[in-house]
Amino acid sequence: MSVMSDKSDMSATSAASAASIKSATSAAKRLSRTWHNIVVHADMDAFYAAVEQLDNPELRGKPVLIGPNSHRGVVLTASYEARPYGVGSAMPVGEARRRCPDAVMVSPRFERYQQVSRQVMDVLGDFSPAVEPLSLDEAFVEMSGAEHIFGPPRVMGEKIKRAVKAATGLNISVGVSGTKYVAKVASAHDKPNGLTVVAPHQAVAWLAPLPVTRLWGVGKKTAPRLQSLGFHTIGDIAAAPENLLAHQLGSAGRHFYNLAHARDPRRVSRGRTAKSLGSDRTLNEDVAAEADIRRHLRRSADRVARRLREKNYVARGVRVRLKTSSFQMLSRQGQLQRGADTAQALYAEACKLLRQFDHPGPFRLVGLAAFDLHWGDQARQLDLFEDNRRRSLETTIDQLMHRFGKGAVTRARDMQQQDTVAKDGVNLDFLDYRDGERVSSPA
Ligand code: TTP
Ligand code: MG
Repeated sequence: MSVMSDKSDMSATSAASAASIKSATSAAKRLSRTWHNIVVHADMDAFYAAVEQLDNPELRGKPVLIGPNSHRGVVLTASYEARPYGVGSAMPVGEARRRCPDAVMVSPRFERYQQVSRQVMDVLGDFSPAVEPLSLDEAFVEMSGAEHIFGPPRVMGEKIKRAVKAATGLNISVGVSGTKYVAKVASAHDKPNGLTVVAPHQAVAWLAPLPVTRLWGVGKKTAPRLQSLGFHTIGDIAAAPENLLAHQLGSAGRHFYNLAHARDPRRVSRGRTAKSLGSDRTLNEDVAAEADIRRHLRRSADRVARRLREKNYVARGVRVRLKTSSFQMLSRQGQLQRGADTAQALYAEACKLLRQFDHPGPFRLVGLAAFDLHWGDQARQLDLFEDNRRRSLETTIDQLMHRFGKGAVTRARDMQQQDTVAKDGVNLDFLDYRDGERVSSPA
């Protein structure tokens, strides 16, 4: 079976990944036949303990337990050096210390874990508009249709691992498959620092030898029950008649049967999806005339559309923000009929929205953001895509800018407008998240 599972040596694979990116387009075409959906599950290794080892080099390479410094509480997690002693999450501290007397006990620092968690989720957000966190240290990432940006599934996994490592210094284990369920089992399969890719057509065979405890929903109560019925592996469940399972276990029986056949219709929800991509410009001189505001919107639309295309996103929502000279922020937003990634479509919507403001101005900031973001390819497949001719003009400009620099192409009308944007003001191109946090880079 060609299911691959390795603790990747990232440096050794980087040459291979460069080569695979080169042929990404043809690979993407080939892959699309076997990979209808691509779901990544990513989970940090020994998360709290790894953060403590990162921040305190003296703890590296040593067994570390995270938990209260008393015998009464439970261990939150154990470093991988401690795990061979049979200690881990939820074990009473007293028992864990008996089993692993050399372990260093460290009190948890939740704020720090939250901070690292945000970094991790931000990195994942660079790979997809749909990231669904399950806890501080794990998330599903929808990667369907992204092969031609990130390469084939294995290369996607390598890139995610490398990016998380670069941003945080920590290891994340990654599973890649066609469903959430198999991706999640895969990410745990080769911990720590694992990368397990299970092609959808191999998923049933890959699951078969695993114990029934790896079925989603099988806990301490159900596992002995399944075993007493003669079901020890996931393959045993897959081979049983569905009606028999339903008869013996009710609706859970059908659920296990479906999982054992790698059927899981759950889609990655857009829980912590990048909410918007935007561009706000603080102006040198306040503007009030509609024509002046429009010029700034046009420039913001150019920038936002370029960044959407860079990420292969399309937007179904547009928002315009205006800040009055008394610092009041006003905003209007609208839905697009179809997903768009062209400046023309964003600008047209922005002009409609502009007419809905009833404040006469003047304004000191003009901003435009695209939200309700989706993968471009999915929108194109569903024919939700707007004007393709216009799009090819804008992508040609992207290529010119890429080759000759950002100043290479300027709209004639903008030539005299270059210095109307405050150089030292807050000109931000941002990626905004639903929980209010804003990741931005100065323009
Ligand atoms: P997990 O991802 O379950 O565990 P982990 O990251 O420590 O180890 P692994 O390599 O097996 O993924 O949980 C993430 C963090 O959540 C963990 O570091 C501590 C915390 N946690 C608790 O506080 N209580 C618990 O019962 C569990 C399981 C985790
Ligand atoms: Mg973890």
